[in-house]
Amino acid sequence: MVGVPGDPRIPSVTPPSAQGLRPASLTFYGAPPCAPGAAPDADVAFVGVPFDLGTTLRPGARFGPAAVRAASAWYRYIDDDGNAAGGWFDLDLGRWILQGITMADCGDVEIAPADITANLERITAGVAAIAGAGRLPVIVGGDHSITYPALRAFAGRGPIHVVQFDTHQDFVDERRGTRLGHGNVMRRASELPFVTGISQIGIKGLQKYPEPLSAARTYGARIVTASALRRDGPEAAARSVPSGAACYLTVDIDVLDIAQAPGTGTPEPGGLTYRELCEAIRAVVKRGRVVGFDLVEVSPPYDWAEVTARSAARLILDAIAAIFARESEGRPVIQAALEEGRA
Ligand SMILES: [Mn+2]
Repeated sequence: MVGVPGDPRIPSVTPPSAQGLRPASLTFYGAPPCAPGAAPDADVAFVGVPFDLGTTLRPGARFGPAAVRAASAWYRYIDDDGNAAGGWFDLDLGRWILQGITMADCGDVEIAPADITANLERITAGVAAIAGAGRLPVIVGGDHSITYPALRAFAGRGPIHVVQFDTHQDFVDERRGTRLGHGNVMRRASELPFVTGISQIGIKGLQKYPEPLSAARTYGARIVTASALRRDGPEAAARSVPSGAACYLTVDIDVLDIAQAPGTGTPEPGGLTYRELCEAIRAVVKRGRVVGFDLVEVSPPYDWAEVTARSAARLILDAIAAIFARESEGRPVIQAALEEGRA
Protein backbone atom coordinates (compact mmCIF):
# COMPACT_ATOMS: atom_id res chain seq x y z
CA MET A 1 0.00 0.00 0.00
CA VAL A 2 1.23 3.41 -0.84
CA GLY A 3 1.70 5.59 2.20
CA VAL A 4 -0.25 8.74 2.67
CA PRO A 5 0.70 11.66 4.86
CA GLY A 6 -0.09 10.77 8.45
CA ASP A 7 0.08 6.99 7.84
CA PRO A 8 2.01 5.85 10.96
CA ARG A 9 3.49 2.87 9.08
CA ILE A 10 5.33 5.11 6.68
CA PRO A 11 8.23 7.13 8.08
CA SER A 12 7.49 10.71 7.31
CA VAL A 13 10.02 13.32 6.32
CA THR A 14 11.33 14.77 9.55
CA PRO A 15 9.92 18.25 9.99
CA PRO A 16 12.48 21.00 10.50
CA SER A 17 13.06 22.14 14.04
CA ALA A 18 11.94 25.46 15.45
CA GLN A 19 15.25 26.93 14.26
CA GLY A 20 14.65 25.90 10.67
CA LEU A 21 17.15 23.05 10.86
CA ARG A 22 16.53 19.68 9.29
CA PRO A 23 18.21 16.66 10.93
CA ALA A 24 20.75 14.81 8.78
CA SER A 25 20.46 11.06 8.21
CA LEU A 26 24.24 10.71 8.37
CA THR A 27 26.02 12.88 10.92
CA PHE A 28 29.45 14.53 10.99
CA TYR A 29 31.94 11.99 12.43
CA GLY A 30 29.00 9.89 13.58
CA ALA A 31 28.32 12.39 16.36
CA PRO A 32 24.84 12.24 17.89
CA PRO A 33 22.20 14.50 16.34
CA CYS A 34 21.07 17.57 18.26
CA ALA A 35 17.61 17.31 19.71
CA PRO A 36 15.31 19.26 17.37
CA GLY A 37 14.42 22.66 18.72
CA ALA A 38 16.69 22.37 21.77
CA ALA A 39 19.97 24.16 22.41
CA PRO A 40 22.83 21.85 21.39
CA ASP A 41 24.27 19.93 24.32
CA ALA A 42 27.87 19.60 23.11
CA ASP A 43 31.05 21.67 22.95
CA VAL A 44 31.04 21.56 19.15
CA ALA A 45 27.80 21.81 17.18
CA PHE A 46 27.97 21.12 13.46
CA VAL A 47 25.53 22.62 11.03
CA GLY A 48 25.41 22.08 7.28
CA VAL A 49 24.38 24.84 4.89
CA PRO A 50 23.51 23.28 1.51
CA PHE A 51 23.33 26.64 -0.26
CA ASP A 52 25.17 27.62 -3.48
CA LEU A 53 23.01 30.36 -4.95
CA GLY A 54 25.92 32.73 -4.35
CA THR A 55 28.26 31.06 -6.86
CA THR A 56 29.59 33.01 -9.81
CA LEU A 57 30.19 30.21 -12.30
CA ARG A 58 30.13 26.63 -11.11
CA PRO A 59 27.48 25.64 -8.57
CA GLY A 60 27.59 22.36 -6.66
CA ALA A 61 28.66 23.41 -3.16
CA ARG A 62 25.12 22.71 -1.97
CA PHE A 63 26.23 19.07 -1.93
CA GLY A 64 29.19 19.93 0.31
CA PRO A 65 27.62 19.10 3.69
CA ALA A 66 26.51 15.64 2.53
CA ALA A 67 29.92 14.86 1.00
CA VAL A 68 31.87 16.04 4.04
CA ARG A 69 29.56 14.08 6.33
CA ALA A 70 30.15 10.94 4.23
CA ALA A 71 33.92 11.50 4.18
CA SER A 72 33.93 12.17 7.94
CA ALA A 73 32.75 8.61 8.59
CA TRP A 74 36.45 7.63 8.41
CA TYR A 75 36.99 9.51 11.69
CA ARG A 76 34.62 8.07 14.24
CA TYR A 77 33.54 10.12 17.22
CA ILE A 78 32.20 7.05 19.03
CA ASP A 79 34.58 4.10 19.50
CA ASP A 80 33.79 0.39 19.17
CA ASP A 81 32.82 0.20 22.85
CA GLY A 82 30.29 2.98 22.40
CA ASN A 83 32.36 5.64 24.17
CA ALA A 84 32.04 9.17 22.85
CA ALA A 85 34.56 12.01 23.01
CA GLY A 86 37.59 9.75 23.40
CA GLY A 87 39.43 11.88 20.87
CA TRP A 88 42.06 10.69 18.44
CA PHE A 89 45.77 10.03 18.87
CA ASP A 90 47.58 12.22 16.35
CA LEU A 91 50.64 10.25 15.28
CA ASP A 92 52.23 13.29 13.68
CA LEU A 93 51.76 15.52 16.76
CA GLY A 94 52.51 12.67 19.13
CA ARG A 95 49.54 13.43 21.38
CA TRP A 96 45.82 13.03 21.82
CA ILE A 97 43.50 15.58 20.30
CA LEU A 98 39.91 16.45 21.21
CA GLN A 99 39.76 14.16 24.23
CA GLY A 100 36.71 15.02 26.28
CA ILE A 101 35.37 17.45 23.69
CA THR A 102 31.76 16.59 22.93
CA MET A 103 30.21 16.96 19.48
CA ALA A 104 26.71 17.00 18.03
CA ASP A 105 25.27 17.45 14.56
CA CYS A 106 22.43 19.96 14.36
CA GLY A 107 21.59 18.98 10.79
CA ASP A 108 21.22 21.28 7.83
CA VAL A 109 19.72 24.73 7.50
CA GLU A 110 16.62 24.17 5.46
CA ILE A 111 17.12 25.98 2.16
CA ALA A 112 14.18 27.25 0.15
CA PRO A 113 14.36 27.57 -3.62
CA ALA A 114 14.85 31.00 -5.16
CA ASP A 115 14.42 33.17 -2.08
CA ILE A 116 17.91 34.45 -1.24
CA THR A 117 16.94 36.78 1.61
CA ALA A 118 14.85 34.14 3.39
CA ASN A 119 17.69 31.65 3.12
CA LEU A 120 20.20 34.08 4.55
CA GLU A 121 17.87 34.70 7.49
CA ARG A 122 17.55 30.97 8.09
CA ILE A 123 21.32 30.60 8.09
CA THR A 124 21.66 33.41 10.64
CA ALA A 125 18.99 31.82 12.85
CA GLY A 126 20.57 28.37 12.66
CA VAL A 127 24.01 29.64 13.66
CA ALA A 128 22.56 31.96 16.32
CA ALA A 129 20.88 28.99 17.99
CA ILE A 130 24.32 27.44 18.52
CA ALA A 131 26.34 30.57 19.28
CA GLY A 132 23.63 31.78 21.68
CA ALA A 133 24.01 28.54 23.64
CA GLY A 134 27.72 29.25 24.08
CA ARG A 135 28.75 26.33 21.86
CA LEU A 136 31.26 26.44 19.01
CA PRO A 137 29.32 26.47 15.74
CA VAL A 138 31.14 24.59 12.99
CA ILE A 139 29.40 25.49 9.78
CA VAL A 140 29.94 23.44 6.62
CA GLY A 141 28.90 25.05 3.31
CA GLY A 142 27.74 25.76 0.90
CA ASP A 143 29.43 28.48 -1.11
CA HIS A 144 31.27 31.31 0.59
CA SER A 145 28.28 33.66 0.59
CA ILE A 146 27.02 31.83 3.71
CA THR A 147 29.75 33.41 5.84
CA TYR A 148 27.92 36.75 5.86
CA PRO A 149 24.66 35.43 7.34
CA ALA A 150 26.67 33.17 9.67
CA LEU A 151 28.61 36.18 10.96
CA ARG A 152 25.38 38.10 11.56
CA ALA A 153 24.55 35.49 14.20
CA PHE A 154 27.29 37.06 16.35
CA ALA A 155 25.68 40.52 16.44
CA GLY A 156 25.55 41.81 19.99
CA ARG A 157 28.24 39.43 21.20
CA GLY A 158 31.14 41.86 21.13
CA PRO A 159 33.83 42.71 18.58
CA ILE A 160 34.99 40.00 16.23
CA HIS A 161 38.05 39.74 14.03
CA VAL A 162 37.47 37.67 10.88
CA VAL A 163 40.25 35.35 9.75
CA GLN A 164 39.75 34.25 6.16
CA PHE A 165 41.79 31.52 4.47
CA ASP A 166 41.09 31.86 0.77
CA THR A 167 42.61 32.13 -2.68
CA HIS A 168 40.31 35.07 -3.44
CA GLN A 169 39.71 38.19 -1.39
CA ASP A 170 35.94 38.06 -2.00
CA PHE A 171 35.92 41.84 -1.57
CA VAL A 172 33.95 42.85 -4.67
CA ASP A 173 31.32 45.43 -3.71
CA GLU A 174 28.86 44.82 -6.52
CA ARG A 175 29.00 43.05 -9.83
CA ARG A 176 26.20 42.49 -12.29
CA GLY A 177 23.73 43.86 -9.77
CA THR A 178 24.50 41.54 -6.88
CA ARG A 179 26.10 42.26 -3.53
CA LEU A 180 25.42 38.96 -1.77
CA GLY A 181 27.39 36.48 -3.89
CA HIS A 182 30.42 34.54 -2.75
CA GLY A 183 32.70 37.17 -4.30
CA ASN A 184 31.15 39.92 -2.16
CA VAL A 185 31.17 38.18 1.18
CA MET A 186 34.15 39.85 2.84
CA ARG A 187 33.02 43.28 1.67
CA ARG A 188 29.70 42.64 3.41
CA ALA A 189 31.51 41.28 6.47
CA SER A 190 33.59 44.46 6.63
CA GLU A 191 30.37 46.49 6.87
CA LEU A 192 29.10 44.67 9.97
CA PRO A 193 29.54 47.07 12.90
CA PHE A 194 30.96 44.45 15.26
CA VAL A 195 33.57 43.18 12.77
CA THR A 196 36.69 45.07 13.84
CA GLY A 197 39.11 43.69 11.27
CA ILE A 198 39.78 41.05 8.66
CA SER A 199 42.89 38.93 8.03
CA GLN A 200 43.03 37.44 4.53
CA ILE A 201 45.55 34.60 4.34
CA GLY A 202 46.60 32.54 1.30
CA ILE A 203 45.52 35.13 -1.26
CA LYS A 204 46.74 34.65 -4.83
CA GLY A 205 45.54 34.51 -8.43
CA LEU A 206 44.87 37.03 -11.19
CA GLN A 207 42.48 39.95 -10.95
CA LYS A 208 40.89 41.87 -13.77
CA TYR A 209 39.80 44.83 -11.65
CA PRO A 210 41.95 46.44 -8.95
CA GLU A 211 39.07 48.01 -6.98
CA PRO A 212 38.50 45.12 -4.53
CA LEU A 213 42.19 45.02 -3.59
CA SER A 214 42.41 48.77 -3.02
CA ALA A 215 39.10 48.73 -1.11
CA ALA A 216 40.37 45.94 1.13
CA ARG A 217 43.56 47.89 1.77
CA THR A 218 41.61 51.06 2.50
CA TYR A 219 39.43 49.11 4.92
CA GLY A 220 42.57 47.89 6.64
CA ALA A 221 42.37 44.21 5.77
CA ARG A 222 45.58 42.42 6.69
CA ILE A 223 46.54 40.58 3.53
CA VAL A 224 48.97 37.65 3.66
CA THR A 225 49.52 36.21 0.20
CA ALA A 226 50.21 32.53 -0.39
CA SER A 227 53.80 33.47 -1.26
CA ALA A 228 54.21 35.53 1.90
CA LEU A 229 52.90 32.67 4.02
CA ARG A 230 55.33 30.31 2.34
CA ARG A 231 58.24 32.73 2.67
CA ASP A 232 57.69 34.00 6.21
CA GLY A 233 55.98 31.00 7.82
CA PRO A 234 52.78 30.47 9.81
CA GLU A 235 53.77 32.45 12.93
CA ALA A 236 54.35 35.58 10.84
CA ALA A 237 50.99 35.11 9.10
CA ALA A 238 49.29 34.73 12.47
CA ARG A 239 50.60 38.13 13.56
CA SER A 240 47.93 39.62 11.28
CA VAL A 241 45.47 38.55 14.00
CA PRO A 242 45.21 40.84 17.05
CA SER A 243 46.47 38.90 20.06
CA GLY A 244 43.64 37.51 22.19
CA ALA A 245 40.88 38.77 19.87
CA ALA A 246 37.62 36.87 19.53
CA CYS A 247 37.83 35.48 16.01
CA TYR A 248 35.56 34.02 13.41
CA LEU A 249 37.52 31.60 11.24
CA THR A 250 36.37 31.04 7.67
CA VAL A 251 38.18 28.58 5.41
CA ASP A 252 37.46 28.54 1.69
CA ILE A 253 38.76 25.15 0.58
CA ASP A 254 40.04 26.75 -2.64
CA VAL A 255 42.93 28.16 -0.59
CA LEU A 256 44.43 24.71 -1.09
CA ASP A 257 46.19 23.99 -4.34
CA ILE A 258 44.02 22.83 -7.23
CA ALA A 259 45.74 19.43 -7.02
CA GLN A 260 44.88 18.99 -3.35
CA ALA A 261 41.34 20.33 -3.59
CA PRO A 262 39.99 19.95 -7.13
CA GLY A 263 36.40 19.70 -5.92
CA THR A 264 35.58 23.38 -5.66
CA GLY A 265 33.97 25.98 -7.90
CA THR A 266 36.94 28.28 -8.51
CA PRO A 267 40.20 26.36 -7.96
CA GLU A 268 43.57 27.94 -8.73
CA PRO A 269 47.05 26.50 -9.17
CA GLY A 270 49.81 27.63 -6.83
CA GLY A 271 47.81 27.17 -3.64
CA LEU A 272 48.73 25.94 -0.20
CA THR A 273 49.43 22.35 0.68
CA TYR A 274 47.28 20.73 3.35
CA ARG A 275 50.20 20.92 5.76
CA GLU A 276 50.82 24.63 5.10
CA LEU A 277 47.15 25.40 5.69
CA CYS A 278 46.97 23.31 8.82
CA GLU A 279 50.06 24.88 10.35
CA ALA A 280 48.80 28.37 9.55
CA ILE A 281 45.44 27.62 11.17
CA ARG A 282 47.20 26.29 14.27
CA ALA A 283 49.28 29.46 14.50
CA VAL A 284 46.25 31.73 14.04
CA VAL A 285 44.19 29.85 16.60
CA LYS A 286 46.97 30.13 19.16
CA ARG A 287 46.81 33.90 18.81
CA GLY A 288 43.08 34.57 18.60
CA ARG A 289 40.14 32.89 20.35
CA VAL A 290 37.87 31.30 17.78
CA VAL A 291 34.16 31.60 18.56
CA GLY A 292 32.84 30.48 15.18
CA PHE A 293 34.26 28.46 12.29
CA ASP A 294 33.08 27.69 8.80
CA LEU A 295 34.49 25.61 5.98
CA VAL A 296 33.03 26.39 2.58
CA GLU A 297 33.16 25.73 -1.17
CA VAL A 298 33.54 21.95 -1.21
CA SER A 299 31.78 21.11 -4.48
CA PRO A 300 31.41 17.33 -4.90
CA PRO A 301 30.44 17.42 -8.62
CA TYR A 302 34.00 18.63 -9.37
CA ASP A 303 35.73 16.32 -6.90
CA TRP A 304 37.80 13.24 -7.69
CA ALA A 305 38.08 10.25 -5.38
CA GLU A 306 36.59 12.36 -2.59
CA VAL A 307 39.95 14.16 -2.35
CA THR A 308 38.43 17.49 -1.41
CA ALA A 309 35.71 16.17 0.88
CA ARG A 310 38.22 13.98 2.74
CA SER A 311 40.65 16.85 3.14
CA ALA A 312 37.79 19.00 4.46
CA ALA A 313 36.69 16.31 6.93
CA ARG A 314 40.22 16.05 8.30
CA LEU A 315 40.79 19.82 8.30
CA ILE A 316 37.73 20.40 10.45
CA LEU A 317 39.08 18.01 13.08
CA ASP A 318 42.55 19.55 12.96
CA ALA A 319 41.11 23.05 13.28
CA ILE A 320 38.78 22.33 16.18
CA ALA A 321 41.55 20.35 17.89
CA ALA A 322 43.70 23.48 17.69
CA ILE A 323 40.84 25.66 18.93
CA PHE A 324 40.21 23.50 21.99
CA ALA A 325 43.90 22.82 22.64
CA ARG A 326 44.36 26.55 23.17
CA GLU A 327 43.19 26.32 26.74
CA SER A 328 41.99 22.70 26.84
CA GLU A 329 38.88 23.64 28.74
CA GLY A 330 36.30 23.06 26.04
CA ARG A 331 33.02 24.88 26.12
CA PRO A 332 33.85 27.43 28.86
CA VAL A 333 36.56 28.89 26.61
CA ILE A 334 34.04 29.72 23.95
CA GLN A 335 31.55 31.05 26.48
CA ALA A 336 34.25 33.17 28.14
CA ALA A 337 35.38 34.60 24.82
CA LEU A 338 31.84 35.62 23.96
CA GLU A 339 31.16 37.08 27.39
CA GLU A 340 34.43 38.95 27.48
CA GLY A 341 33.65 40.42 24.09
CA ARG A 342 30.24 41.51 25.28
CA ALA A 343 31.59 43.20 28.41
MN1 LIG B 1 36.01 32.57 -0.93
